[in-house]
Amino acid sequence: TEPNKTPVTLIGVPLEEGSGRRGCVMGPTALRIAGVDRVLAELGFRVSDAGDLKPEPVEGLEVGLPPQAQAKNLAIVAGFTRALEAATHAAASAGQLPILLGGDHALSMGSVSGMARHASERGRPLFVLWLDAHADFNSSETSPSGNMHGMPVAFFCGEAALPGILPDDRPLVDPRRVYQVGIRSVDAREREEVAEHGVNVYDMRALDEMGAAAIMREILAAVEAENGLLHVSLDVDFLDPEVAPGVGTTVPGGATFREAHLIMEMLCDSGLVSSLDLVELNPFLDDRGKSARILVELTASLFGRRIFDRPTRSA
Ligand code: EXY
Ligand code: MN
Ligand code: MN
Ligand code: MN
Repeated sequence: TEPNKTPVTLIGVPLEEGSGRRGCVMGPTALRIAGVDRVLAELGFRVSDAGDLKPEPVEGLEVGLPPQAQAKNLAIVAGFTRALEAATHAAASAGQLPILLGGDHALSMGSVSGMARHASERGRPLFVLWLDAHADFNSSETSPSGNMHGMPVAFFCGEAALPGILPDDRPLVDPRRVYQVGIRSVDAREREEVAEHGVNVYDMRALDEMGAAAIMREILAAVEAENGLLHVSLDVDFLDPEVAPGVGTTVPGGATFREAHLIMEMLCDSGLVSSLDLVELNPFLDDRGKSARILVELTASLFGRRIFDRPTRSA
């Protein structure tokens, strides 16, 4: 292992109750079988595996929800969110880089909130790169499904109408520091919320027109300009379903294998990434481990695997 590299902590999150179907609970195991710890160790990182997170017991939150609001499996998601917020914050505070092995995308309510607390203690702003087919900006009042994996961005920005899960005075993420790439499925009221709150959206058309490199240069420049920390949240459905079929919410026309790798390679070169979610992998729907393997390959690119070293170019 190389002493100048931030040690990595893997945290398994066997959560599927945010997703409205079974299967994501097997995600952490599939990522471990695909070798996520091994590729990081081969790249010179000290890797520790904290095992699978146990949710805290929670009851009685439903009573605080606004009338007509719905949030399915609220108590289970809340228990994971509290445990995740604490575990992610603790790992980052101890000088480690947390990687959350999901688990459905509701887990980002906890991981991003933990990183937001860590960043605020350091006096630095937290930026979020959201790689997803979906904006995940529904609230308990706007959600058409009630599935909480469609709400995490609204939650960590303080807009999900889910009181009592975490303290009201917790550090939030400014939606203008959230950058979404790959978006191609947004609900009607969610669309209004995303626009109203100033979330930065690079939808699939932007990815087609600008290319991944131009998009990443803009995002990384914004993070650098404010000396921010950058949390990366990678949803399997960011990728085209032909590249990664192992997810419950496939949407045609997603990112290609090379677009995804280029994003990871540029993130690596930036040195700005503080934390990572790997989410929505559903091994029950996968094709012989294909999607688990590609998540591990993308993780390797994010942590320094490269085809050749680049010459240092001046801008
Ligand atoms: N927008 C839809 C909903 O809220 O039900 C679908 C959300 C899918 C969320 C996946 C994880 O990105
Ligand atoms: Mn998502
Ligand atoms: Mn998604
Ligand atoms: Mn609003």
